[in-house]
Amino acid sequence: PVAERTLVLVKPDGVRRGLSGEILRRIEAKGYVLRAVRLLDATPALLHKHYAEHEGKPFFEPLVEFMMSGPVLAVVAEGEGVIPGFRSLAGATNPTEAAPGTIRGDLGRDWGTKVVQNLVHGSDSASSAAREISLWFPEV
Ligand code: YYY
Ligand code: MG
Repeated sequence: PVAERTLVLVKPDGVRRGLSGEILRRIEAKGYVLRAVRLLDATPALLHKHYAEHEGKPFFEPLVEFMMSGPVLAVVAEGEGVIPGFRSLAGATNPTEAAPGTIRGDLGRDWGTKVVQNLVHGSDSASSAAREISLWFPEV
Protein backbone atom coordinates (compact mmCIF):
# COMPACT_ATOMS: atom_id res chain seq x y z
CA PRO A 1 0.00 0.00 0.00
CA VAL A 2 1.06 3.58 -0.68
CA ALA A 3 2.32 5.34 2.48
CA GLU A 4 -0.11 7.79 4.10
CA ARG A 5 0.23 11.32 2.75
CA THR A 6 -1.27 14.67 3.64
CA LEU A 7 -1.34 18.10 2.05
CA VAL A 8 0.15 20.87 4.18
CA LEU A 9 0.00 24.51 3.14
CA VAL A 10 2.09 27.20 4.76
CA LYS A 11 -0.36 30.04 4.20
CA PRO A 12 0.73 33.53 3.07
CA ASP A 13 1.00 34.76 6.70
CA GLY A 14 3.46 31.99 7.49
CA VAL A 15 5.57 32.62 4.40
CA ARG A 16 5.45 36.40 4.94
CA ARG A 17 6.52 36.09 8.58
CA GLY A 18 9.46 33.88 7.67
CA LEU A 19 8.04 30.82 9.44
CA SER A 20 8.25 28.33 6.52
CA GLY A 21 11.49 26.82 7.83
CA GLU A 22 10.18 26.56 11.40
CA ILE A 23 7.02 24.81 10.19
CA LEU A 24 8.90 22.37 7.94
CA ARG A 25 11.32 21.76 10.84
CA ARG A 26 8.43 20.70 13.09
CA ILE A 27 7.06 18.31 10.45
CA GLU A 28 10.48 16.70 10.00
CA ALA A 29 11.27 16.69 13.73
CA LYS A 30 8.07 14.70 14.29
CA GLY A 31 9.48 12.09 11.89
CA TYR A 32 7.39 12.74 8.80
CA VAL A 33 9.04 12.88 5.41
CA LEU A 34 8.72 15.76 2.93
CA ARG A 35 7.72 14.20 -0.40
CA ALA A 36 7.13 17.34 -2.44
CA VAL A 37 7.46 21.06 -1.81
CA ARG A 38 6.31 23.89 -4.07
CA LEU A 39 6.09 27.66 -3.60
CA LEU A 40 3.34 29.18 -5.71
CA ASP A 41 0.86 32.01 -6.10
CA ALA A 42 -2.53 30.33 -5.73
CA THR A 43 -5.17 31.18 -8.33
CA PRO A 44 -8.85 31.85 -7.56
CA ALA A 45 -9.79 28.63 -9.42
CA LEU A 46 -7.43 26.51 -7.34
CA LEU A 47 -8.62 28.08 -4.08
CA HIS A 48 -12.30 27.72 -4.94
CA LYS A 49 -11.72 24.00 -5.51
CA HIS A 50 -9.50 23.61 -2.45
CA TYR A 51 -12.03 25.32 -0.15
CA ALA A 52 -15.20 24.12 -1.93
CA GLU A 53 -16.68 22.84 1.37
CA HIS A 54 -16.68 26.42 2.71
CA GLU A 55 -18.30 28.12 -0.29
CA GLY A 56 -21.15 30.39 0.87
CA LYS A 57 -19.86 30.80 4.43
CA PRO A 58 -19.21 34.37 5.63
CA PHE A 59 -15.44 33.86 5.79
CA PHE A 60 -15.16 32.27 2.32
CA GLU A 61 -14.36 35.35 0.21
CA PRO A 62 -11.98 36.85 2.83
CA LEU A 63 -10.33 33.41 3.03
CA VAL A 64 -9.76 33.23 -0.73
CA GLU A 65 -8.48 36.81 -0.77
CA PHE A 66 -6.11 36.14 2.13
CA MET A 67 -4.79 33.00 0.42
CA MET A 68 -3.93 35.18 -2.62
CA SER A 69 -2.16 37.85 -0.55
CA GLY A 70 1.23 36.24 -1.13
CA PRO A 71 2.91 32.99 -2.05
CA VAL A 72 1.82 29.70 -0.47
CA LEU A 73 4.24 26.87 0.32
CA ALA A 74 2.52 23.60 -0.60
CA VAL A 75 3.96 20.43 0.93
CA VAL A 76 3.19 16.73 0.67
CA ALA A 77 4.19 15.09 3.96
CA GLU A 78 4.31 11.34 4.39
CA GLY A 79 4.26 8.84 7.23
CA GLU A 80 2.02 6.51 9.22
CA GLY A 81 -0.76 8.60 10.78
CA VAL A 82 0.40 11.82 9.13
CA ILE A 83 -3.14 13.07 8.36
CA PRO A 84 -4.33 13.30 12.00
CA GLY A 85 -0.73 13.72 13.14
CA PHE A 86 -0.22 16.96 11.26
CA ARG A 87 -3.62 18.25 12.43
CA SER A 88 -2.35 17.68 15.99
CA LEU A 89 0.89 19.52 15.23
CA ALA A 90 -1.13 22.40 13.73
CA GLY A 91 -3.51 22.80 16.68
CA ALA A 92 -7.00 24.28 16.82
CA THR A 93 -8.28 26.45 13.94
CA ASN A 94 -8.44 29.55 16.15
CA PRO A 95 -4.86 30.42 17.17
CA THR A 96 -6.07 32.10 20.37
CA GLU A 97 -7.49 28.74 21.46
CA ALA A 98 -4.77 26.53 19.98
CA ALA A 99 -2.68 24.83 22.66
CA PRO A 100 0.89 25.87 23.33
CA GLY A 101 3.21 23.37 21.67
CA THR A 102 1.23 23.50 18.43
CA ILE A 103 2.15 25.54 15.35
CA ARG A 104 -0.92 27.75 15.65
CA GLY A 105 -0.66 27.94 19.45
CA ASP A 106 3.02 28.86 19.52
CA LEU A 107 3.29 31.03 16.42
CA GLY A 108 -0.20 32.38 15.70
CA ARG A 109 -2.49 35.04 17.15
CA ASP A 110 -5.66 36.98 16.41
CA TRP A 111 -4.82 39.95 14.15
CA GLY A 112 -8.37 41.32 14.10
CA THR A 113 -8.87 40.37 10.43
CA LYS A 114 -12.09 39.10 8.83
CA VAL A 115 -10.51 35.72 8.29
CA VAL A 116 -8.56 33.67 10.80
CA GLN A 117 -4.88 33.83 9.85
CA ASN A 118 -3.60 30.57 11.26
CA LEU A 119 -0.39 29.85 9.35
CA VAL A 120 -1.13 26.37 8.03
CA HIS A 121 -3.61 24.08 6.37
CA GLY A 122 -3.66 20.31 6.82
CA SER A 123 -5.96 17.79 5.12
CA ASP A 124 -8.68 16.49 7.44
CA SER A 125 -9.22 12.96 6.04
CA ALA A 126 -7.78 10.46 3.58
CA SER A 127 -10.27 11.49 0.90
CA SER A 128 -9.49 15.21 1.43
CA ALA A 129 -5.76 14.48 1.28
CA ALA A 130 -6.05 12.62 -2.04
CA ARG A 131 -8.25 15.35 -3.51
CA GLU A 132 -6.07 18.23 -2.28
CA ILE A 133 -2.74 16.65 -3.28
CA SER A 134 -4.05 16.21 -6.82
CA LEU A 135 -5.10 19.89 -6.89
CA TRP A 136 -1.80 21.35 -5.61
CA PHE A 137 0.50 18.75 -7.19
CA PRO A 138 -1.20 17.64 -10.40
CA GLU A 139 2.02 15.84 -11.36
CA VAL A 140 2.47 13.76 -8.13
O1 YYY B 1 -9.32 22.79 8.83
P1 YYY B 1 -9.06 24.13 9.46
O2 YYY B 1 -8.11 24.98 8.65
O3 YYY B 1 -8.60 24.04 10.89
O4 YYY B 1 -10.44 24.92 9.53
P2 YYY B 1 -11.70 24.92 8.54
O5 YYY B 1 -12.92 24.84 9.38
O6 YYY B 1 -11.54 23.90 7.45
O7 YYY B 1 -11.67 26.38 7.89
C1 YYY B 1 -10.75 26.71 6.86
C2 YYY B 1 -10.14 28.04 7.17
O8 YYY B 1 -11.13 29.07 7.15
C3 YYY B 1 -9.51 28.14 8.55
O9 YYY B 1 -8.20 27.60 8.60
C4 YYY B 1 -9.54 29.61 8.81
C5 YYY B 1 -10.83 30.06 8.11
N1 YYY B 1 -11.95 30.18 9.05
C6 YYY B 1 -12.32 31.45 9.51
O10 YYY B 1 -11.68 32.43 9.14
N2 YYY B 1 -13.36 31.57 10.38
C7 YYY B 1 -14.05 30.50 10.79
N3 YYY B 1 -15.06 30.64 11.64
C8 YYY B 1 -13.70 29.22 10.34
C9 YYY B 1 -12.64 29.09 9.46
MG1 MG C 1 -10.27 22.33 7.04
